[in-house]
Amino acid sequence: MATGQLFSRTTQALFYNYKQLPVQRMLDFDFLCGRETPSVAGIINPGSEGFQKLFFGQEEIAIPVHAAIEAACFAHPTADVFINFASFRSAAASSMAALKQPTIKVVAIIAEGVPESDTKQLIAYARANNKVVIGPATVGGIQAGAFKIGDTAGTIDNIIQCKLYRPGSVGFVSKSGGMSNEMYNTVARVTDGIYEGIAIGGDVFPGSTLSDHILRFNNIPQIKMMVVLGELGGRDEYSLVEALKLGKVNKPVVAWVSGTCARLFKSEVQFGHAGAKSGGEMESAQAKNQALMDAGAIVPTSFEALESAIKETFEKLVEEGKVSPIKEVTPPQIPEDLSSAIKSGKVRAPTHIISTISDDRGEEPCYAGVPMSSIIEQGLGVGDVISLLWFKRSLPRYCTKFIEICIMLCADHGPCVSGAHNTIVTARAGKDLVSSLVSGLLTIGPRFGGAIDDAARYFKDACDRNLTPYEFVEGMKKKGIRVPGIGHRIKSRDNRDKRVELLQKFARSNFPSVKYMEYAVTVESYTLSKANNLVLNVDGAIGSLFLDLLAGSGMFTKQEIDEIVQIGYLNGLFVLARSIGLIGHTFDQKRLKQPLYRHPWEDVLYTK
Ligand code: Q5B
Repeated sequence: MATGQLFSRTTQALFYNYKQLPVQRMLDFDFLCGRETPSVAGIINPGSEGFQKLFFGQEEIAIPVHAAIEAACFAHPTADVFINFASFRSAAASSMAALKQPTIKVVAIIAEGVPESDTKQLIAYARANNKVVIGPATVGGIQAGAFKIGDTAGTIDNIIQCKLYRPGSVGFVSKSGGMSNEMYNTVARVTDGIYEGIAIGGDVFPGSTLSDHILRFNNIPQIKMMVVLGELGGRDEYSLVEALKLGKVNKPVVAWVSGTCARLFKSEVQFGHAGAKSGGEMESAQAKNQALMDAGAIVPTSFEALESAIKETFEKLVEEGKVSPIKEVTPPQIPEDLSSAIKSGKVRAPTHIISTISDDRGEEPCYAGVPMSSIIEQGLGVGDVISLLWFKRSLPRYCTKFIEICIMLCADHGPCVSGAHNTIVTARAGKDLVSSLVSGLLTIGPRFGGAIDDAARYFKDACDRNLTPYEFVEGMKKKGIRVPGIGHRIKSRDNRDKRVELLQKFARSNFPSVKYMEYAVTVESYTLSKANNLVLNVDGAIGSLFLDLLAGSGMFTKQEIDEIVQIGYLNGLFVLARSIGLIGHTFDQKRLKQPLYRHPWEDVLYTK
């Protein structure tokens, strides 16, 4: 492997298996370092394509999402790092696919538990093709001030504390990703900081080894000293020993192999990583530390002494004039996410929506403050749910029963009415349920089903002003307005609408007062004297009776009643009810496999 730099300030990566946090952390790091281009060129999310919105500093950017590795590499030929966040099950296959792409030079595999045989194949392929694998079981790596893999170095606060936003003079390589965070801190405290840090991962067979990186660091002129943090288990450190002995490393190496405590245990001990287990004597931390020391590395007596060993080595380099002073820079402030700033009470932000009828944020949804479970436990019905969501209060049982009766009686009125006809024609045109339903619903209006609100408005006004039916109806006629709630295409004096009778019967026996309905009946008597079909229709019956419900239930103030009538709640009853029938007509036509409807020529008067 050897050669030198893996990354630079223009390095771009492809991120496999989208995870929002590590990608955003990479972009935040870019911003901190003053990079001009984001370090993530594209995201590969198997099976999905499009764009992912993320922040680059204060700006939102759209990063392309690709469904396949090949497509992503083709679209971003300059992206040469592949950051693989696939699970251990698929990490090997996707890593091999990435290694086979000519544009990819470095593959970082984050997953733990990749089968060793698969890793060996990846290593063999990478070595044969002059590519670099970092991991598996790694957090990744970082080139200070230039490029960072995924979650390496943790939070932005930690990155700032460790001065990783600008390059120092120390090359660091470790097996453990967790310990590398700690060491970035230590190195920042006692030297001018990290130039590059790599966590090779804790598996028995890492894609690249400690010595691979040390030899590479040796070729990077900006790196003046190296720090190595090994681990008991395995023999990786011995390849570094070998390199040191052969004089292949001419920069100071401070090294420590952790796990010296393993000897305190009587039996074999497995530490956190798959590779970190006490095996034979050669694999012990003590033996490796000794070998490294014998080969010329600076090895402290304990982990605690590692910091001062690094400090002394660095100070010596300074004294020898081998390290030029670093130009300190102040990193820009990363804008805080609104959600976290709100959470910590740092900012307040205006909301864009007000809602007062329901809340789904708690353990269970609430309708007007009443939890769903309480609605079910009390055996409440659709009428109660409508009272909560439309009127924001629990109404007495006779009121909710009346609402339910309205819904049941208006659910359907055969296939010939305007709404059902439209729904049937739409369903027969091959349209879906929602299209067929709304096609029918859109016919509801002043002539068909949607006269309830106007009926309530006009009956209330006329009744409250004590107009006689004559004054009211003739006054409307003068204005050229048909009385809403009066008249029907098929119902008449001799063919009464049963629905109207049923509603009146229920109200007479349950409502404390039916003043408005009685007024509507006197209006009907007058209109019937003009024409047989000018009956009080279902819209007029519901409109007038709802006025009685509002006024007689004692649950609404006068202002509330005026507001309900003025806004117009009551057509909602017909819309809701008739949806049931229109859905039924849609299913009926589909079940009957009815063909496209075409109106017959004979039924059209063609005229000039
Ligand atoms: N004339 C409903 O009219 C209909 C008059 C009137 C004064 C009136 C008509 C009307 C008001 C709106 C209304 C709800 C269009 C109806 C419903 C649901 C449904 C439907 C279903 C279901 C019917 C003949 C003469 C003319 C008119 C006069 C008519 N209505 N005068 N006030 N309200 N009502 N809609 O039969 O002198 O000859 O010019 O607009 O309440 O939609 O089942 O089908 O469940 O699905 O077509 O029940 O009444 O009468 O237009 O031929 O008029 O009567 O001015 O007088 P028609 P037209 P003139 S329930």
